Amino acid sequence: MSEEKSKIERTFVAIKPDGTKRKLVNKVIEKFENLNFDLKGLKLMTVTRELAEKHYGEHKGKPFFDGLVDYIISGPIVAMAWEGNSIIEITRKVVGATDPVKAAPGTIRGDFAISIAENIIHASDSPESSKRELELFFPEGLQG
Ligand code: 3AN
Repeated sequence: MSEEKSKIERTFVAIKPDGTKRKLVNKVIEKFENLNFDLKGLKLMTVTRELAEKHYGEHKGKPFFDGLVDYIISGPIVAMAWEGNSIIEITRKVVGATDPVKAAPGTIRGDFAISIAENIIHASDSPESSKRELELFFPEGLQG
């Protein structure tokens, strides 16, 4: 019989400029609250070019890098820190595949995104990136 282990983690989630522009902030937050995750940080902010280039550092050199940076700084984002059991993996499922064609119905991207470049939401993909991204976007620290 397998025993469920508790794995409390934190993850970084950002509602990107297309998400705020399309008034989808409530829909995203609702998903996380429905899962009973705990909100540890939240702010509306405009990302600087310097921060965007650091955040997307792993994509530097790729053909879509410049467009990606230009896009994330093009309007306000909602930066959030959430905490919960296995939250990193669960969040990636809730967010859905990068390509909206492949994102399953019921996921945030499956329900709302229509382009790879503008796909509503970012979520950390590993404990390492979560730590790095939370430090980048919340240098002041988090609640609790
Ligand atoms: P995810 O956001 O699903 O973790 P990543 O980390 O592979 O996806 O890519 C980061 C972001 O870069 C994506 N959210 C998307 O906005 C953009 N992106 C990824 N692949 C492409 C692509 N082929 N063309 C344009 N933009 C892309």
